Amino acid sequence: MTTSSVAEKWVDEAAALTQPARVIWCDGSKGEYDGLVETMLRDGTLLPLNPRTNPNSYLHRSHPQDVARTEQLTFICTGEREDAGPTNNWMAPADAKARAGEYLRGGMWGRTMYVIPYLMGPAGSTMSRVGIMVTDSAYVVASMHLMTRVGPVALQHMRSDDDFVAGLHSLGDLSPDRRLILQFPEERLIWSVGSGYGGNALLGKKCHALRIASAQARQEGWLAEHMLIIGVEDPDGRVTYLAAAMPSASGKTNLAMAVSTLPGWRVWTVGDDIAWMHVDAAGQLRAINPERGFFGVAPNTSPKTNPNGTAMVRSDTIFTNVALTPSGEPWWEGLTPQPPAELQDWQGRPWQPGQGPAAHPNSRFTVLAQQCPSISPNWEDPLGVPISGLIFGSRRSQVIPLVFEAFDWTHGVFLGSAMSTETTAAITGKVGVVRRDPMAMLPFCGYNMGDYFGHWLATGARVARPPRIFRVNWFRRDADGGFLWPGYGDNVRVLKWMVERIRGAGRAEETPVGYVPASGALDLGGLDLPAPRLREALRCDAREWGLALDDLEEFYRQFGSRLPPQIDEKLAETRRRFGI
Ligand code: OXD
Ligand code: MN
Repeated sequence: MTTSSVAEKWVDEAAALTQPARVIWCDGSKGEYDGLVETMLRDGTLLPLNPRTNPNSYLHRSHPQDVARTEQLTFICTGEREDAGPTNNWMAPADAKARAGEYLRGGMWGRTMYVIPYLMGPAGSTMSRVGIMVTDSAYVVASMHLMTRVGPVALQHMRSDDDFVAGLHSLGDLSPDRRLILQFPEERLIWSVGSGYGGNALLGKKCHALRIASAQARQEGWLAEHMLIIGVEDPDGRVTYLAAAMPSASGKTNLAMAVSTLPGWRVWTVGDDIAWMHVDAAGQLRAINPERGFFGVAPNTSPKTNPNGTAMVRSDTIFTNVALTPSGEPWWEGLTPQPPAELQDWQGRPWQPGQGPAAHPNSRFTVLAQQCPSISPNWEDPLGVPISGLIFGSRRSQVIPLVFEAFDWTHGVFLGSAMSTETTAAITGKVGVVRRDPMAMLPFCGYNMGDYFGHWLATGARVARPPRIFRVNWFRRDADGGFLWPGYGDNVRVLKWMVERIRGAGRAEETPVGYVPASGALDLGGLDLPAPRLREALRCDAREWGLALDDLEEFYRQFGSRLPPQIDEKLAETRRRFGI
């Protein structure tokens, strides 16, 4: 494997700091993966699952205090605090390195340091980017094999000797008191210590493909977004590609793999979490999925909610923090209506119903994308797929209608910037609290969010035919707390309306916040949804929106002059339309 002198020098420096017993450069081969699995089975990092029901699949139990992304320990380290902006934790680069350096110094003593060259994006794509990470966790290496393209293919895509994002990861002692997830966008550098959990430790994902890449994308004129990518095929075989931003654990993977309840319609999966989007020479927005696999939330994944997701994890999957049946099968809440008898919970303790969840609410599966039955034939197209529509979705019990369409690109950027959501188990902290989450990027934007909104506006100006922008909320509830909309495969009904809108058909009614489907415009064939329930799901209430806009205005205020004036104008315009 040829490596650049810059990469070798950086790896030497990482080794000098962390003092590993040995350094191994990973080649991404099957033999390497199998060897890692063998080592982990021997030392108990992985437990084998039933080879008959779940071939080549394993269970990993993470440290009980290391089960979700820890946003409070995640920092953007820029020279100027203002460049990280008010929504990010900030540390000066030198201070960050001094603090984390204490935990890292000699931290790999006696351990193996694996060097992982990885490619984010399909081979042969000019949109793909390279990372080189070091880690002392075999679980991280095996997971990176599934989530990225590891080995010589990565190094072949470097455009110059220093064209890579460097990532230093060490488990440290797994204590949250000595855990830091540090991004240095100005150096294209990541330091992560004290966690072996997914988003904190698989550096290609959130740290690189979103936090560092978003800052790089701004400089280079593209977008790195927390978005799934799908192709929606109509009964005539025409495919329309959409990308959708949704907060963690809010149905993104389910939507990416949805099985349509509408005859003749189908959804093709291109990606379930991250989209890198470029404007091509013809002014068309095109997207690639930088990842190679899925790191999905297990609970509530079932043959009903996500048949493709359930099928794809039947073999060759690493599960983390799920429960275990006596016959060695993985189990999580929602997989079957009743839990099997004699389960072990996610920490390996005997479990009885009524003791709280058996699987951790943020338990996960890690699996290659190619195992998904709905994977798009174009998912690795080096040119990406052409994007005709963008969706911003969040989890809100109240206020936000099921679906509405922005008046134009600027209004759509405003709607994305105005997003808030109820928190989930994907992050440490309280579940179900409403918080601002613009474009589902709150924890992932590597620079000042005000500048980020500006970058979105500028990108729109470069697109010849800007994609339509939609806002969705599958989670609105009635007065008794029940969901107004059935969701899952029935969400394709909403996607169908979007496709029709994109094609210039699809009837809509104007409201102060955008266009909602006109009466009869949503295809409800075969669905027993009383008209008053649909009206309630689409309702747009001036009093509720007034309060929401007050809150939004306060959120915007903290950006000062970094907030583009067009965003403020759209807020004022919304008030005028409501007459409030
Ligand atoms: C994820 C997340 O793991 O958003 O995708 O937390
Ligand atoms: Mn995510």
